[in-house]
Amino acid sequence: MIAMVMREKAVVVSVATEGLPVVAVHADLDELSALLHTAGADVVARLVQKRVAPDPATYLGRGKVCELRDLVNETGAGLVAFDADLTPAQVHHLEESLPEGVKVLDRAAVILDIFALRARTREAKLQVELAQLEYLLPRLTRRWQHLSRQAGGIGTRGVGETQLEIDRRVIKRRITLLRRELQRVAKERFVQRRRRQGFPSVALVGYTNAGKSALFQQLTRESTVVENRLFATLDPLVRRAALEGGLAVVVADTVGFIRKLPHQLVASFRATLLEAASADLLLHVVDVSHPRWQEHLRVGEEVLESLGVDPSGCLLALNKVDLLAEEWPNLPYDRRSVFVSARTGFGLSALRQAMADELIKRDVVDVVRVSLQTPGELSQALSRRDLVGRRFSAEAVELYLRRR
Ligand SMILES: Nc1nc2c(ncn2[C@@H]2O[C@H](COP(=O)(O)OP(=O)(O)OP(=O)(O)O)[C@@H](O)[C@H]2O)c(=O)[nH]1
Ligand SMILES: [Mg+2]
Repeated sequence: MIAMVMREKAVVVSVATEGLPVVAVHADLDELSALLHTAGADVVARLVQKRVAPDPATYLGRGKVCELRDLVNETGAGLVAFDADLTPAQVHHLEESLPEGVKVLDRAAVILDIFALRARTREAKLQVELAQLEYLLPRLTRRWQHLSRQAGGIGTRGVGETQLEIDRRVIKRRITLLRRELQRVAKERFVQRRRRQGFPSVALVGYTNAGKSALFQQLTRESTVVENRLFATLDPLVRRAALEGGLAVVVADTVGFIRKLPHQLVASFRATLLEAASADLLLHVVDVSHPRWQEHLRVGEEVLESLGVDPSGCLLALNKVDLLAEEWPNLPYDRRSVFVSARTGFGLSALRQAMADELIKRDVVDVVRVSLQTPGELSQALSRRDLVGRRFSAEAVELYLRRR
């Protein structure tokens, strides 16, 4: 596992190109700073350049690179993080222009670093390692020696051109191995899932820090890690929950989304995300107290679309309403939604009701009424194997039956 950001002083950098307002750039840098903070770094300064387009060689203009070098010297930063995807050549040129030993990371590298810190299960660790190696391969130069050594378990010999070739080969072999191993793990998971089959499934998806794990905990009343950190959850968790009317479901908590998620990560977490996306119902959790919640909503929908899911079928949980002033926002477009607070419990029973309604509306479960006056019929119904819930009233019982 590679963790490069821990305990470093960092400078964050971005370019405000034409048509991109400086406020938006600063909001992006706020998010990047939060990411770095999550990874254990201390953001000590930020630098924004207004420019028609980024410089192809150094991303920033010449003069600005000098300014950056001075800023790094002044603050004693060991790390410069760019809110962009840098080409391997840009990273190289920038590192050459900065004081010896100062690392240059792009947004993808920062996110990869957090994932490396957060991965807990074997599968998540394999997925993160795969994403890291895919990211590393085109960037393998002398400069990244420290990385390749950790990543590939390569010896400490000096890195000459031939050593680089050897490193590349070792990494490619490892990538093949990881892919194969991940396929095997996915197959195992498929078997486990078949055992759980029978219960309707709900998956919580959404932007990182939206409150998915907090809501999951409320819905399943179990303790999972809830942290005010980005990407607290990497491994999908699945637990039983009861909805309104006693309908039993399985709920899955998942890894969060983020704007510009590195494509290497999307690729290696694809199996996990696809499994979540194949749930009977997706609950898209959005932090409506966040100033950029509409953008988070859109990013979530884009990720779902890239997984082949129609986002209009999601039920929206507009979370953290306890943090809102009296004005509650309107949705930018028509979606079935419920305002909730995972913290105070507000709206949870409405949410459980909406989830049950959706599962019935989508023919995932059928509702059958059996009169209490017909005990024979009732006991037969109650022993059905596809029974996933029941609600008694004075004269009848409503049975929820899982459709096959
Ligand atoms: N005020 C308030 N805070 C909330 C609410 N729901 C969650 N939080 C807080 O928001 C932070 C993030 O919550 P998580 O549940 O870890 O978010 P997540 O969506 O699982 O995040 P990732 O796993 O990183 O994708 C935590 O500090 C929670 O305590 C809420 O309804 N109100
Ligand atoms: Mg979580």
